Amino acid sequence: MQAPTTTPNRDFEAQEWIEAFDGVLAASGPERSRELLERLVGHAARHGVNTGLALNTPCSNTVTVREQPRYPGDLALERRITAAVRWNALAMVVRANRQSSELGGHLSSYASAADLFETGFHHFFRGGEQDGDLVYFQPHSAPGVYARAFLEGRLPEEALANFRQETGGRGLCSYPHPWLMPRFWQFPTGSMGLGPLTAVYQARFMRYLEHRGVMPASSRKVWAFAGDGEMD
Ligand SMILES: Cc1ncc(C[n+]2csc(CCOP(=O)(O)OP(=O)(O)O)c2C)c(N)n1
Repeated sequence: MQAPTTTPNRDFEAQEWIEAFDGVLAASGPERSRELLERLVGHAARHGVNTGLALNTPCSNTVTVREQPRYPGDLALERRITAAVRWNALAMVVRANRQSSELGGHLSSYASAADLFETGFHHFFRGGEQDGDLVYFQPHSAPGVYARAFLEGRLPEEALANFRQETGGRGLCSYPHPWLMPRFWQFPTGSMGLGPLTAVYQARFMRYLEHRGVMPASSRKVWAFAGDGEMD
């Protein structure tokens, strides 16, 4: 094999690739040619070369294993906490539905998103009265946020016992809503698509205010958890 030269003949190299492509196109047609190009772009992405060509790709991690830093937390402990929160969320919903099966509660949404939420709570979200982060929670996953607040001692057991029965003043509303629970939720997200879009505009407006000196620049962040249905 020839050693790579320090000044490769780039035109020659490009010409070789183009000829190879032409060969496939002539022999196998456009469908196969497109498939090969897509595979090449995907292959490049998996090796850290982001071509920016594909807008829609299968889900693949474009951060190579070598580039990944060590996880800064205690995975075993976090797994136990997540399991407890997931269990309490489930227990709260099941309990409510024993009182009335009409209450519902979307068990699987938080169950499938628990690791994402918990990693956010442990390592990313920053609290603070004036410059805390802003979090838009996927609405059906609200039980998980309640269960976590219970574990932190921020919600009493009585509140969990009245999930979706808040009209008496001692319960928890179905979805994130600051009008119904002003001291708990930051944003209403129950209407699908409202969370993702408002999060984008929230972040944009914060930068707008910062750039005009209306608000001091800060490292505060906007986070949004969006369901696949919402993304559709
Ligand atoms: C604007 C609007 N249209 C319709 C609905 C009714 N609706 C509630 S949840 C839902 C599907 C949500 O899917 P996804 O975001 O994937 O969450 P999942 O329930 O799977 O956790 C729909 C259509 C809604 N909440 N808002």
